[in-house]
Amino acid sequence: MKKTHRSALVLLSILASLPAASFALNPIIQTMYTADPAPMVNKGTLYLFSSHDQDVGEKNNFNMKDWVLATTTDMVNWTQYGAIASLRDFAWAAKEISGWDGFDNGAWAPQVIERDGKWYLYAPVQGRGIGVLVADNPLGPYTDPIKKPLIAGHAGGLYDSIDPTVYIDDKGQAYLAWGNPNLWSVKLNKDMISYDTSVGENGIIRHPMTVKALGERNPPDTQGTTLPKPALRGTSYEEGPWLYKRKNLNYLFFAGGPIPEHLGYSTGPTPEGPWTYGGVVMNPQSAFTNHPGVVDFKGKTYLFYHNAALPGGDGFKRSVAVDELKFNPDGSVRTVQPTREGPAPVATLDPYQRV
Ligand code: FUB
Repeated sequence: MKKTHRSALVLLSILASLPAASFALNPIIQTMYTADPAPMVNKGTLYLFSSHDQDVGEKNNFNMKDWVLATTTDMVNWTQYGAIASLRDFAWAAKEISGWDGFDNGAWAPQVIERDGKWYLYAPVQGRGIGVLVADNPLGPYTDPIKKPLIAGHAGGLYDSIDPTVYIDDKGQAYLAWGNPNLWSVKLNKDMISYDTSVGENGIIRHPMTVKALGERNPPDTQGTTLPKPALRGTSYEEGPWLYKRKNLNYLFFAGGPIPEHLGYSTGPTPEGPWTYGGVVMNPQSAFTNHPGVVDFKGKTYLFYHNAALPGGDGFKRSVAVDELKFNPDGSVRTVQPTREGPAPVATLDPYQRV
């Protein structure tokens, strides 16, 4: 036998003796820190929008300037596009507010949705409210159609206008929900850049913050964590709402407290509730925050979340991961155990397509 053939055989037998494939898909993006996953599906592609933790030395602070995008068609191979929008796309974000740096910080959790060929990106602008950007395709460019906050910042509530989630129901009614420590929502108009002001208080509904709706906080809040005006939270709801529907049941996934955050969920007959608390979806992970993003793709349902799994990671240098989400026959959600492997492929890779 020729020497090269013998070496190839030795290599093959070594490979065959290794344990079955142990590829680590999670965290999904391994070349930058990402957080606050906002997955959406459009024409056979899963678009993963997320926020982006800057890899800077400063400790104990969020450093977030822009929002990034990655896509997949098989849940295994991902294409990264980097930043697709930033705080600089909101001209009104420039003014310094409560010690935050305007353009340079505060690009927290976004969500993107497509309607009639336009892509709408909803994002918080720290302390100043929730803005909306629009683009003709997911990569942008995104521009600000209203040149002011869509949802004004709440007086004294630095975190109350954060974490927008957007959802369009079967009848075409769109909803935007958000908030920490309260849960708020509006009915968006068809243009997606204004809302129905005839309901609630000038259009804004505050969801009842009851234990029945949002679960018991354990242990109870004694300090209050909302700055600058401390407010006690009476339920497990903290932030990061995510609206989703399955088999006629509406779900509200959310980040629950106290810190370190877990993920929980409630269900209701409409995207505005009334909500009934369902339980814990994921126990606390390695970052002090977490943020759910739930989506159906090619016959399966996935829970996107974040942790501190990348080297150098911590609560301010987070990474988005994904695992399959499973339901019981009665619609209740099974607790997800995070994996390093991530989900199995749902399609085959086209070797002629660049990823
Ligand atoms: O990423 C900044 C903040 O941390 C988000 O707005 C919250 O949901 C939490 O993940």
